[in-house]
Amino acid sequence: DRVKPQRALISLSDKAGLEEAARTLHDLGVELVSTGGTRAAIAKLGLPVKDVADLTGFPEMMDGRVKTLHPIVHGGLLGVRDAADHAQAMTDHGIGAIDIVWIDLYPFESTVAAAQPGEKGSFEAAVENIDIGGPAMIRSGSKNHGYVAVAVDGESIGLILEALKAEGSTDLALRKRLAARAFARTAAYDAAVSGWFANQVEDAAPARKSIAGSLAQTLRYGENPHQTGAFYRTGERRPGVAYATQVQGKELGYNNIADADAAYELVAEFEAPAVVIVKHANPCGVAVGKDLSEAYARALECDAVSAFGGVIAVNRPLNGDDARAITGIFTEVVIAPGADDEAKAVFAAKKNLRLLITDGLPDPHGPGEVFRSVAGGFLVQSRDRSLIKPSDLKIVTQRQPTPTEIQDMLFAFTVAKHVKSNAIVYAKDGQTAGIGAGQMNRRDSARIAAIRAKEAGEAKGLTQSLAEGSACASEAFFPFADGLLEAVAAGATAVIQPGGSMRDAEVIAAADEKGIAMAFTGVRVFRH
Ligand code: 93A
Repeated sequence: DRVKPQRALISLSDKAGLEEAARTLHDLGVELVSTGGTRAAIAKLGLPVKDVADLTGFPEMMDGRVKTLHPIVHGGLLGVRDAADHAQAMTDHGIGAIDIVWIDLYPFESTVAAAQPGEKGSFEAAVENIDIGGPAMIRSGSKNHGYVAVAVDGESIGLILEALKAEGSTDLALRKRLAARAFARTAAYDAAVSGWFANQVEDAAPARKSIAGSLAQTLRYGENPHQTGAFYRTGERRPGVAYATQVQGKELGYNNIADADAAYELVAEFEAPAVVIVKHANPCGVAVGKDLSEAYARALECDAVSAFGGVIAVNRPLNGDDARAITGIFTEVVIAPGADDEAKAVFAAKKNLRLLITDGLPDPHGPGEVFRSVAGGFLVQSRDRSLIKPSDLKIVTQRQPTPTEIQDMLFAFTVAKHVKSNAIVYAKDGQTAGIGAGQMNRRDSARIAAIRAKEAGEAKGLTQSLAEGSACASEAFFPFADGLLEAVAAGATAVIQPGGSMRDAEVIAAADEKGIAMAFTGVRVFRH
């Protein structure tokens, strides 16, 4: 099963490592064949090299779109040398066997990663960087691994050269390993193309038949130390944790990434300077303020206990004052669209704090998908891009909400959209007063949020709960009046919820009896 190679086809976008490999192959008596740019680079080394065009009798054409897509090339890669009819076809048509193929594909992934969202010409540049001939050769050679050794990266060509230097030939086991790696490369490449392309059209999720990502980072462990973990990027570059730059701090962990994502997606919903503190994937404090320092202080007030060791997201570049405020307690991760030098210097004193800087903010209403694994598969859905405006609200109670209550309602409902169901959020003056997350029954969520708000009031030295005079948001309808009554007891004077329960009339009657103003959104924002 050993193959002593006679001829190698090399076609590289990134020419790194070319000199050493080309010299070694030449010294071992292997004939070199290449495409335009690679051929020129090899010729420059003073090594003999054939142009693919000389082999095929066709020039490279159509801006290089057609260079190697020819039976002379693919016959040389696919022909089964030991099959008499294949060998005959090769002789009849003047097809010479190609025993090694080394390809570095057009840089599609880095092209789309470098493009700014909506940048002029970026779509065309991405399309032009979809390599067709390269993957075709990789697949042809890999299918015919019985005879062909395929390299798709420096490590693969290194293994081939090692084998040739040691034995003068490659064995089947190596060629199989190389083929597996090569098919993984074309699969990841195609996944990057399909992921990106799906995001160029509306309703992306149904357009995708298969989803995969490219490995961004192997993590030290998963959700727990006894689990493994890795971080993948899918599709197009978008501002967020997957394309953030880590400025400082310990290596990011699985939970850090999940929490930073949850925090950043929420904070991007607000226009005013805003801070979100997340703990275990749920916000424990959210506030807007005249600046980030004020917003942070107000977010912290909601639940300073849970905020310890949390993840903080902001929707403005940080300055020195903001950084000093934030570093007052231990924080795992800070994610921001920027930080000035003074802020960076303040954070630098906290060695363990991971600072992530992104290129802009997530677009809360932009397209995209979210995934979730189930045993043996995964679920895909489009992002929750819902946006509730004052004009969307249907006031169902006798009492009309005041303009301030409407603002508080919308703020609370926006936060509730990012809290695990069942979610109840009390908010007042652009500050969460209490958050109840992840309970199996809505009334418990309302109670927990009320306890948080009461303790937050005490911590602030108030005689009353922070939820006094607040708006209460429920991310799904109240099935019974009991949850609403719980909210009223906590101090809420206004309620926002989707509506649509069989018992809406009962819930509205209870609100009217208590003098509460209630609005229906008509939109449910579950988060599981
Ligand atoms: O445009 S292509 O899809 N058409 C082809 O026939 C083809 N053959 C090789 N791109 C093609 N390639 C790619 O050209 C290789 O995958 C490699 O990335 C690149 C090397 O071109 P050059 O040697 O001219 O720099």
